[in-house]
Amino acid sequence: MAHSLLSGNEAIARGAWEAGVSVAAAYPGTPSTEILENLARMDGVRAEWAPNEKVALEVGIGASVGGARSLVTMKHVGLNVAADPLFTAVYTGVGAGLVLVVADDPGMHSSQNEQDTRNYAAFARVPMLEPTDSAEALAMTKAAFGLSEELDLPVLVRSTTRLSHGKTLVEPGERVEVPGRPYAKLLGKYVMMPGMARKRRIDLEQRLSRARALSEDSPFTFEEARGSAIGVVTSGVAYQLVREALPEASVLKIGMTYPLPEQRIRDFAAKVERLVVVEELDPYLMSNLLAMGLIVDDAGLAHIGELTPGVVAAAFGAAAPETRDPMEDLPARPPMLCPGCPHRGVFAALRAMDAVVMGDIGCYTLAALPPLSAMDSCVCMGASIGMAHGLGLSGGAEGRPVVAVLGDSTFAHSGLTGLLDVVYNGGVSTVIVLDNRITAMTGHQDNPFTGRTLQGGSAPEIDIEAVCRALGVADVRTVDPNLLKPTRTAIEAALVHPGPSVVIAKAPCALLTKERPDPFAVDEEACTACGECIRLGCPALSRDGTARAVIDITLCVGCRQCVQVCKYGAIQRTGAACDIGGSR
Ligand SMILES: Cc1ncc(C[n+]2csc(CCOP(=O)(O)OP(=O)(O)O)c2C)c(N)n1
Repeated sequence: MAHSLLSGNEAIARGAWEAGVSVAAAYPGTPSTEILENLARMDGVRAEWAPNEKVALEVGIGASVGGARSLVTMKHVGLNVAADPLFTAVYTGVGAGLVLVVADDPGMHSSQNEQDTRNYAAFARVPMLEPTDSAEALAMTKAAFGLSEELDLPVLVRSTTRLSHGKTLVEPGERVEVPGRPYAKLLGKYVMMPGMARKRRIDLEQRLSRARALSEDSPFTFEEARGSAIGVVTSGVAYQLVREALPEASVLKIGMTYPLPEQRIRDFAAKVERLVVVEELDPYLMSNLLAMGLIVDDAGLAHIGELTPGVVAAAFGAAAPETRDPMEDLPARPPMLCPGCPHRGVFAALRAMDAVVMGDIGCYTLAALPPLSAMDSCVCMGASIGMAHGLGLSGGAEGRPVVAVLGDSTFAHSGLTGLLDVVYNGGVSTVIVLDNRITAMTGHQDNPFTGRTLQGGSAPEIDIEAVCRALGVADVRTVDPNLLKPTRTAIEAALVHPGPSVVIAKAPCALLTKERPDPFAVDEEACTACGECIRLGCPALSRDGTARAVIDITLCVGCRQCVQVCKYGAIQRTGAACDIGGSR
């Protein structure tokens, strides 16, 4: 088949498809999201968004037990959520091949923390493959299903942002149709109560020793001999950096990084005078090599953030390869809520009320920044509700209103249990669900509240109000956050309710709206340059040379929030539809 230029994520999807995967589940998260979006368009696969990563993995485990090759994908923090089933799925083993793809984000391009999933592989004892480019991403994902079946273990494929989003040449192959395996009721294998689990724990060691042997023979591990002066042990994207920065060095590129091919490492070490490790994030390879008793020279590479060819070259005193800073000459673009974002109305109200806002993860996290400055925390998905409850218990807010704010997708992911906690423990928290009808931050994925599935089917549009009432919240109200006064009134009423309360701020994401109403303009005469509209932080609004407000009609979507904050009636519709050459 002809070569194609594919991103790592596209290649992973293709590899899974070629391996005959028939069930796939995921929760979106950058940089992993496009894997399932691509796979969902391929024939013969049932691909689903789960409400969170734990459920996604459980769907994958179930499908594997039922005899279907299954793929589960997530970003690194998703594995914290899915860790519970993973740690026991290695005991049970699989029915048909089960592959888990986890994409790390060194440098935190779009994440709240940095984690090295290689530690999880060793911690949970899951065999792990680390591709270095899209061709390996395809080949390793494809091979991982067979490996999983041979070892009776789930197999983890670890990606990172550069691999997932970078594009390299790939030669796609054909799909193998793998017949489903019949389901077998096997208590000793699938019911992990202590008596059975103890036996499977021992069996796991036997499966892992087989994995060790396979790691020694892995075709994805290779050695490049270029003299004995320096030998670099590396894996994943770091291999590409080594090739660029240290073209003279001998290299051992490890493809299967758990379990490690210890003999191959020892053989390589014996051939070089100076043994070094180049790896991104934690000293995973380094500590393993040291534990093997090898003498490894520490090049002093930082264990924080992304490596670049320049950083690698500098650590070894080599000349930096010629690169161009992609940010050079680009105007700064501070992160901001989009023009017309319905979240803005809620945060304008919360700022005016001087509320303590326990925040969450989504587009709305941007409201923490000036000029809205209306969010006090962002820890992990769903944390807002428990944190608001805890803050309330602490009494630390000293009479200020305390609210939890989270999006619809985040509410489905892990907000429900937090709300249940508040109700159960007699808490009084006010929770604001920003229901913009989509999972916006990761690129508009559907979720249980949107009424659509990943593969374009319709789904029951689960009613958030009804869910909250069913969880025991008596005070639930829905408001359009583009209407500023009613929004503030609703939040104030919820705050004085003696029990837990929920405000659902419901209006579609501005990027979902296809119509483009006439934009608004500022009447120069009426504008007093008070700056009230500017404080909404809308990118369509700025000040002119006289500090009066101006509206960029190519950005304005006519949400009318600025009209409502202007005390002087200076913002009006232009009456002239703006032609920007197409719909938004
Ligand atoms: C455990 C975990 N999984 C996935 C992500 C990636 N992620 C960040 S925000 C978000 C969802 C945001 O959707 P929503 O809550 O509806 O808010 P919106 O962006 O639409 O405002 C996701 C999936 C993450 N940060 N953590």
